[in-house]
Amino acid sequence: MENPLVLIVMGSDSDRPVMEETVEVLKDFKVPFEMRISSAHRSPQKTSALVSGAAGRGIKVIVAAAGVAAHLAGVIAAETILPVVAVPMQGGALNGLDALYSMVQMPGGIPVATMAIGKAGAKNAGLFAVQILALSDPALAGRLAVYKEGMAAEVEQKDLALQNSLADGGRT
Ligand code: RP5
Repeated sequence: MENPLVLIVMGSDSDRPVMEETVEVLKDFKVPFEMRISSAHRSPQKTSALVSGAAGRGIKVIVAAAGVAAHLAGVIAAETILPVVAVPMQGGALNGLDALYSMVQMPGGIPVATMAIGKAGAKNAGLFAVQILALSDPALAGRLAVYKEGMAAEVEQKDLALQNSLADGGRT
């Protein structure tokens, strides 16, 4: 098996259904990854060990997913110079706003690239990781360009269908 380039760390197994969006993107782009559960609060030593060894074994980007008082991404960013992409989980009393603020409001000096709350953020974390890797991988950059063209083509098809429907009396 190829060495993982992306390390996905989740605070809990309850984050996994959402983080499958990241996995799907990485699989589509054929990027080898590793997925682990480790918590900033419940298993701080494990988190520290996992992250401090990451660069040495070839990891290039770390994606961190956590909910509620979500310190995982910040704690990870404190331990490494690898880029850290954060995904705030939806849920809890504040429905993800707590995790979003915990991740996005990092003090100067410890950057964390925070995505949207929930599934859209998880998907974009995968794409963002691919974009970072594509800076030094022309084949991956080519796959990203094709992906973008595919999205544009989909919008064209939808617009064409809309125009046809309007010309036909506006029925859907
Ligand atoms: C966070 O607490 C986890 O990332 C998860 O989103 C949330 C709840 O965890 P569980 O109580 O479901 O394990 O640390």
